[in-house]
Amino acid sequence: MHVDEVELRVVRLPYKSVFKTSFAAESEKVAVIATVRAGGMEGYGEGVMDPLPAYREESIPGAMHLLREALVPMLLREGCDDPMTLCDSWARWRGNPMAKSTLELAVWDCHARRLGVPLRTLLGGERTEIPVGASLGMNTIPDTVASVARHVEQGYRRIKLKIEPGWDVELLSAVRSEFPRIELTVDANSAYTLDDLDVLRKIDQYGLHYIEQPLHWDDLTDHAVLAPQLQTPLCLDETLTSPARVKAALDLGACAVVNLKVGRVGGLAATKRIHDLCVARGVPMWCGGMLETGIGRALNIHVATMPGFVYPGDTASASRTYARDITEQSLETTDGIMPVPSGPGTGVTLDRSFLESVTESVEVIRR
Ligand code: OSB
Ligand code: MG
Repeated sequence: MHVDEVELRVVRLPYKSVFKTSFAAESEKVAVIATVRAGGMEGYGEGVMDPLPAYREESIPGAMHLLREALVPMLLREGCDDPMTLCDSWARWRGNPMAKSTLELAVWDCHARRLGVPLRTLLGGERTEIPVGASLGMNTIPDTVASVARHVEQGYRRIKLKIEPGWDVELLSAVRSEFPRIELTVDANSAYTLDDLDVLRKIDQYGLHYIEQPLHWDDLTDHAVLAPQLQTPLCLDETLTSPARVKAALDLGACAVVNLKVGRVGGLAATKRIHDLCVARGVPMWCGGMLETGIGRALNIHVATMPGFVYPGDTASASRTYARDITEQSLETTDGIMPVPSGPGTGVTLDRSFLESVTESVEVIRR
């Protein structure tokens, strides 16, 4: 495939309400949308970098620099016959999986649209709908309990609560007393250390499905020390940035459950490798989310159809997050089930006029 041009667009979309975690309180999404155009077809990729390095160390300005100066020029020069090889061809530039994923996803989407097949077909995903859970930001205890009730009523298959030191045991005790049997998890986004073992042992008492990223955002060894001291399985998110990191985490016993975020691991080739490793080792996976717009959300839904994604993921209804999205299709669950958008590629098309109205900058790089 010869690529004619690549568009890099930065969009800014308000959230319906502030999303509060242990690391940030965000009121809007700022996203890089890459569009790859080839022979009259186009494909889209959404990056999960933040303006500043709040979640991991990549940022939008750093990613834009790498895209403009290295990744896009190389793609325009060399084209791409097999998107599975793109990531390896970029190995000379170290790390930066989120930046690489932004462009790789646009190439995969364009490739699938040219072939006229849904993206999931290229990934080996046979399901046409997936069960999903919901991730609830931090709020007061009564508001959180009410929000859990609403989501359980809507049929969400798993509820995830954001926690941090001082915002954990009391919250869990309130939610568990109302909902003793729901599939419940917590996500600390790296807020604890091994010095917090006493409170982590209390959190261990609430019958949680897993505890997500309790310790440092790049750590493997402390998680491996913590894991055998708790009954609840550990799940890693932030730490898992590549197939090699996932293998190391499993070899060390740092986690027993894998949250896969396509952007964080460097794209779909990396996703496929991690998926196959987890399936071979019998490690349950689920598809994480970063409050993506319809482009990234649709991609996540396709990914979650792969057979190794056995737990409900974070790919909930778009309308929980956005009053209006940049895609024409509404990505909504019924009874906790999300249908996979049909049609070639990710199956979504752009609401062009709304997209323009939320665009902060746009640049086109040509051959
Ligand atoms: O840790 O999973 C996380 C959102 C932004 C950054 C990190 C995380 C999250 C979520 C929300 O938990 C998941 C979603 O609904 O997309
Ligand atoms: Mg997480």
